[in-house]
Parts: sequence; structure tokens; C-alpha cells
Amino acid sequence: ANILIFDSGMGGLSVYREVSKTLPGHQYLYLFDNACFPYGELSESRLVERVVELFEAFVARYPVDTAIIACNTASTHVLPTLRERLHIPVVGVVPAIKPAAEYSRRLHQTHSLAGEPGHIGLLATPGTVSRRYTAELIQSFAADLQVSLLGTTELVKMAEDKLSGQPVDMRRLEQILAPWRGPKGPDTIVLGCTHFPLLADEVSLCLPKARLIDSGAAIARRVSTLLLEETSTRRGAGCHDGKGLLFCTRLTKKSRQQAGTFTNEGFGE
Ligand code: DGN
Repeated sequence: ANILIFDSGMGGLSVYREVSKTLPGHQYLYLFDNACFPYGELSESRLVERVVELFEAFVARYPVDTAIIACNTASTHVLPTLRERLHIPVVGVVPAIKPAAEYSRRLHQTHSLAGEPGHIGLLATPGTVSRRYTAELIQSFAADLQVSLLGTTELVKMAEDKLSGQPVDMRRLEQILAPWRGPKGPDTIVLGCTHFPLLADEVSLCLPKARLIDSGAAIARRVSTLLLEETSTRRGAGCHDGKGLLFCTRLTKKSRQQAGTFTNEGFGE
């Protein structure tokens, strides 16, 4: 099948890695909206307008069987509109609050900390931490726990820089994560931005006791189920074993470097 992975930047690569590992032998297309990066600071109305417009234009031009919105900032707001407007399955990536809450609860039931409520931290973009959808996720799955929110765009940029070969400024990272350092910090941290698994090792160095949880594996399972349903209802949806194609909304020297093993093309300039 042709699977489209979308993000504002290179964060979707963390999702691509999980999905392509679980589902090899498909044609992957990666679209990133570098012309409007970062999404974490766009208004909600602008975000819907932008993502819907881009998707409609993209699927009109390229064959896409399934789309993955590998961006929490977009998924937590634009999914309902996108699903209404597109006629293909759309899988969103949203913060893994539920598995993190389950893990933290278990930790506090079986550990010497028994009796104290668990503490989870959501590390995401400023957009994601302020969404109503995120508040509802917390209310539904973690209402009995202490939940701390940390919204940062700087970490998104650090992940992009790391990908392009620059060293991570650990001092700066420690400063950003300072509110969570120490014994009262979260025991479980949701990496609620697809860029952050790319910095998991560095975050763990700053917060060694915390367990980090992201949505990658769950998304791979979801897409896998979806493809099984799709191929059983729509015969002839064959698999291609092609090289990944990468599309960006602004073709630059940097976007060519970011393409790595993908083939880079501009789209929608
Ligand atoms: N990778 C995106 C996310 O998961 O929210 C955010 C990137 C950004 O544009 N700030």
C-alpha cells in the first residue's frame, strides 16, 4: 500500500521508523511542511486551514491509501476535519497518556511508593499541551494521577539540529527539563511530540529515573490492523517495495540534507 506520513518537520521519522519496521514492503511517502514549521505556535484555525489544504492537494496528485498524521500538534486538533474531507483512512498520533497512566499506576501499586499517587509528565509542543483534546485525554485516563505539562518548541528545534548532525546542548536541555528534575519529578514521561523520541537518550540522561513512553509502536499496530482490514475489503491493493519518497513544502539545501535515504521532491511551493 502507499502510506503517507506527515509532519511539520522531521519528527515523523520516529513514527516512520516504527511503522516501516513493523510493515516493511510498502511504499512510504513522507511529507513535511517545512514552509510552516514549527506548528506548535500556529493558531488552531490556521493549523486546520493549512493541513487540510495541503492534504487535499497532495492526495489529488499522488496515490495515497492510508495517511498518518505523525504530529501530535496537528492530530490533537485537525483530525475530525481531515477525516471528513479525505476519503482515505487517516491515523493520528496523540500523546500516549493512557499507557503512561497505566504504567505509573502499576509502579505505585507494586513499588515501595505504594499509596502515593503516580506522577506523569507530558512533554509536547505549546500547542499540544494547551489543547482541549489533551485536557480530555488526561481527564479520561489520568484523573487520579498528578499530571505535569511542559510545552517547548526549543526541544523540537534541538531534535531537528541533532538529525542534521549538530551536537545536543545538554546544559540547555537540563535547563528546559529543570522543573522535572529531583525526587518530586514525574516517574513516567509521555513524549507527546514525534520529534522527541529522536532525543530520548538525551532526555533519559537528564531524567534517569523516569520511564519514557511514546506513541510509535501503538501507531504501527494501528496501521497494521487497518491495512489488514483494507486489503481484505479492497482486493488488489498490492504492496510495492519502493524507495521512500520525501516531499517538503519548501525545497532548500537543508531539506535535501534531511532527505537522507529518501528521494527529495518539492511540493506545493
Ligand atoms: N512533531 C510535531 C508534534 O508531534 O507535535 C511538532 C513539530 C512542530 O511543528 N512544533
